[in-house]
Amino acid sequence: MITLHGNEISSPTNKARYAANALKLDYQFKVVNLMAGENKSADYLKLHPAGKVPVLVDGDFVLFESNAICKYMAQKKSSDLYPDDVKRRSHIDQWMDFASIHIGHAMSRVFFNRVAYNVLGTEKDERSLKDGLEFLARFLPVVDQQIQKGGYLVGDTLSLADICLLANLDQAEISSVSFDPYPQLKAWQQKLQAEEFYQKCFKSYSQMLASAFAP
Ligand SMILES: N[C@@H](CCC(=O)N[C@@H](CS)C(=O)NCC(=O)O)C(=O)O
Repeated sequence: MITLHGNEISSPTNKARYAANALKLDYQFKVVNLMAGENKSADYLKLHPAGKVPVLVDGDFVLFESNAICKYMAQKKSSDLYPDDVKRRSHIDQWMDFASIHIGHAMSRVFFNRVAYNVLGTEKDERSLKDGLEFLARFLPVVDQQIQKGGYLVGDTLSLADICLLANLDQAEISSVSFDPYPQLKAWQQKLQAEEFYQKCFKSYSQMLASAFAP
């Protein structure tokens, strides 16, 4: 059976969990306590040399990087979430990269400097926050317009690209990033958050995080 090692606070971990659920994969979720430094233990570093989550273990096969994990699981199930058709698959790759590199990184900057720094006891970086907000203001309209075309990031059906973006946007609410200016994106997020693959993880990422961060 597949094991996903990760932490539910982590968007890349949740991306892999949403994908595994959407694929109806038989898997177990093993929590790695980041606050306790479990990701830096000698045993964990054998799975991921940089001590990051998530990691997938399937027998003696070990894989890290959430996008690679999602693609591995979808290919294992021959799923249309990541189909064989080279053009559709390449568009899914394109939007997964866009969501991770541009939106995910920007959202992390905002999340860390509006929410997490407080809990982690690190210093707030105003410059990083400003950059994150500027990047989001530039890139969120792009996905909003793309979703308007067919209802999803690639055409009119769900794909790994949507799951990737959905996870990357989970921290928006608790980070006070409003989607009011992006009606397509907002409706798309509400629709996908109501899906079983999401609800199996938690009812709301913000509520889960608020209780995880509660003193
Ligand atoms: N690009 C990686 C990002 C993984 C990552 O940065 N994970 C964070 C949690 S969101 C982590 O493990 N942080 C612990 C650390 O760096 O010590 C992926 O998509 O899997």
